[in-house]
Amino acid sequence: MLDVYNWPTSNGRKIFIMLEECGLPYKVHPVSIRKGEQFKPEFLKFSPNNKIPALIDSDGPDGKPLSLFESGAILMYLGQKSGKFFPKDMRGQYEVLPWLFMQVGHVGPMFGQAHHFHGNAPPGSDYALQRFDNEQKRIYNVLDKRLGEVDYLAGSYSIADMAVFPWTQADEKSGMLKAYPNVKRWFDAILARPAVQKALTILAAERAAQPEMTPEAREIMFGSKQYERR
Ligand SMILES: N[C@@H](CCC(=O)N[C@@H](CS)C(=O)NCC(=O)O)C(=O)O
Repeated sequence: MLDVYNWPTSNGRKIFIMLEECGLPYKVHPVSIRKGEQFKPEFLKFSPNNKIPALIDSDGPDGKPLSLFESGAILMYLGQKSGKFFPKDMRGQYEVLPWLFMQVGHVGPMFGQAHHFHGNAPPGSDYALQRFDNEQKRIYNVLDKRLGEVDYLAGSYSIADMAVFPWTQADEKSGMLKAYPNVKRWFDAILARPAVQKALTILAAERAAQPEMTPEAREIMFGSKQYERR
């Protein structure tokens, strides 16, 4: 059984998408990051960086339990375990991995900071705002060029697309993707997939039931609670 410790954020939704796409059975354990559940000692045992997503497979590769954190590693694992959306041959794998790593190393951190500075930073953060807006535009230009040449980031639909897609959802909503027609075409194709539609409903009601950003949640996410030594 796959036990998934998760919350429906951009990094969390990737894993729900892959689980729905590859059809492996799984059980969801909600970890509400605005309530601070990512700091519980029992969660930190298998997710030491206090972030979702995390996964425990009771039936690991050697038949023993295996726990994982970091969404890129989890996507690769699920791809290898299911034999889907991550090629079995080495050349195919190395077509997927650069785009997956670009998501983990650039799309997530840069888009995340752009969204943070737009939504949560105090006034006077102009340099940071400009820096992350520019990085986000640069990355969208790279993605748009690539998706003008191929249907999906690694040629065919793979874990690399599943990793990037959730990070573009807020920008699609705000209309930003209009400036990147190839990204928009790719976005619409992924959104139309039944597994993606299903994945986007998981824990969505639980998240919607929580207030957007209370002072307590801000303290947990960006204040002293986040920076305690554990
Ligand atoms: N590099 C990590 C990033 C995970 C991450 O940043 N998760 C966020 C939600 S999107 C989180 O758990 N935040 C809780 C916190 O910062 O305390 C991955 O790809 O899994």
